[in-house]
Amino acid sequence: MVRNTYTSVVTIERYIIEQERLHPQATGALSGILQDLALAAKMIASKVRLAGLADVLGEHGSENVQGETQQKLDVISNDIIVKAMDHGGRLCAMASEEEEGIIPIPEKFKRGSYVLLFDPLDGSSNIDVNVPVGTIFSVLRRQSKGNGVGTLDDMLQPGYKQVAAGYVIYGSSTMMVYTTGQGAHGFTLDPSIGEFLLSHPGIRTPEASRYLSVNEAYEQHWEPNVKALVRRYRGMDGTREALNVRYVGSLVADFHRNLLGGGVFVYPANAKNTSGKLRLLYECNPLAFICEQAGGAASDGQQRILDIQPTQLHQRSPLFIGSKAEVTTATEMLASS
Ligand code: P6P
Repeated sequence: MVRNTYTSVVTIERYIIEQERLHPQATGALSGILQDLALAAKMIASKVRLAGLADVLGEHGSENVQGETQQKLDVISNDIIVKAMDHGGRLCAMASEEEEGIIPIPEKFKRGSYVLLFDPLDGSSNIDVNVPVGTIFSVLRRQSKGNGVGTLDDMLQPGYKQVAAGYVIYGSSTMMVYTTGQGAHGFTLDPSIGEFLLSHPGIRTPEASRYLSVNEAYEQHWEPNVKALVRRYRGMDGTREALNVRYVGSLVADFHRNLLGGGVFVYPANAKNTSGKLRLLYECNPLAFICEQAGGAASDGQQRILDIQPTQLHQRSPLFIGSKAEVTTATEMLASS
């Protein structure tokens, strides 16, 4: 008998609702945010898939707040997310890597009690060479009173206050991985039906590490204890086996491979990036939440990423994230700094 393969699969919409039902007091707002993000992810995926054909390649010419020349898909992805999220009545404000200030919810739309922070297309400089890129998002509950536009303080909350976080990787397949604090779950897009289907329930990152992701071009700019840490990871100080170095230069791709295969991603501070390069609020925090939910850990070298009290919207942080044992090695070796 030929089974209909679609009778036994779980769509992301169904899974989100089933998770919501675990919380009787849930209003459904968070579920709505996640479902709208899944739609935005499908729209971005369709653009990324056609990047080479739709003359979307190349630089948009404008610069973003980071002073980085924007690839056209950065701008398009940013707009897709803003337009998909601004009218659902669940958010009171958004913030994006691509925009300097808070993105208010227009007066004509109802405002809700959450804020969304995101990097719409991280690693976009890799698009022209067909390397996987990603979207990263973080959801917080508003702290400000009333139902006006969300404030900067609503955004500047430590990562342990996230109510949801996730990422989308536009790779050999498009996957969305998210957590609401009940584990980390992965969904793979079936383009033939345009649905994210549950493919990785309850992700657990392997205790035994296989991979080390680090850009060793910065070695000359690292502190001595960072150099010693990377030498240890590479089995060069006689204390352990060497990890396989895998570095794509696209955060979501490197993080996702290590999450599933076991490993550690490190982007230390260096003389050129004295606070590291990666953004705390919409890169480090969401990936740290996911990683911890999968049994891993994330640190800035001195403290747990999720405990950092932010002071600026686009602030950067050093990042050591992945299998718990490897992150512990990092914090132990860097504590001496
Ligand atoms: P580097 C891409 O520009 C990005 O923000 C991340 O996706 C990636 O992990 C990192 O920068 C790579 O930085 O300095 O190694 O090129």
